Amino acid sequence: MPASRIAVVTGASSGIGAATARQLAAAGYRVVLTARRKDRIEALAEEIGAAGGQATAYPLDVTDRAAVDEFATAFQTIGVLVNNAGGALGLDPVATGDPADWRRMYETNVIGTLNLTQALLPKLVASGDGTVVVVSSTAGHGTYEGGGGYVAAKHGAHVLAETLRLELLGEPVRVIEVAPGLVRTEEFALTRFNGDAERAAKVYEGVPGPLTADDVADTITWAVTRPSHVNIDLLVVRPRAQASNTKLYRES
Ligand code: 8X3
Repeated sequence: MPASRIAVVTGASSGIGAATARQLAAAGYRVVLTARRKDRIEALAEEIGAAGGQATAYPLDVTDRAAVDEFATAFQTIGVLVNNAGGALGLDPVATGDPADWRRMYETNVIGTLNLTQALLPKLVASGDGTVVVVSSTAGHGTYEGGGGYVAAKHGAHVLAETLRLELLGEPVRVIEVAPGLVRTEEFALTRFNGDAERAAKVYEGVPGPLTADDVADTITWAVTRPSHVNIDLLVVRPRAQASNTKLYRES
């Protein structure tokens, strides 16, 4: 892989996105960090640079199509696009879930991925060897009570990846979906529960070894760095203590 190959990572300000950016940079990619929080991605770009990698920060809201189109004009070609931005809001039953939360989750998890993918696809094709990664979730492959809007959105992200792979047949672009289960990051559960730290901590309580952002980044980096003719369609990754979306082992 030429050292100048560019990897764009969305949601790079924390968690899986930040860890993936670090690992792709360590694998030799020139990483472009995007997220809304400028200070965070700038600090990460500096950290990656100090560690001998190449990274630039570009503040971006993936739901803002005009901004995404403007972002895309900065590149001739792109090697890798990691669609990681997204997240969950609430754990309400369908009966009482807030439609605004559902809409927001669809916007970030699905339309955000659509925006980046559409805007950068010509550049991925132009590279002659492009890779689109969709970081979905095990919530994109099965449901659970209270999952409602998030599960619906992640199913959308999964279908986007699967459809895109069909449509790009014959083009020099791979489409990889990585679907993580329970991952303990600093923000995922906190965001879901609107900053309620106690409720967020309960998600992981007693679970021996939830996945870390680094575990998922490792999986993404492995899939991306396979030879070009190898397409890892879908990789479901869970902690050993999680057998399904609804079956979690907790030590009391
Ligand atoms: C995160 C997994 O179980 O919270 O995408 O839906 S879960």
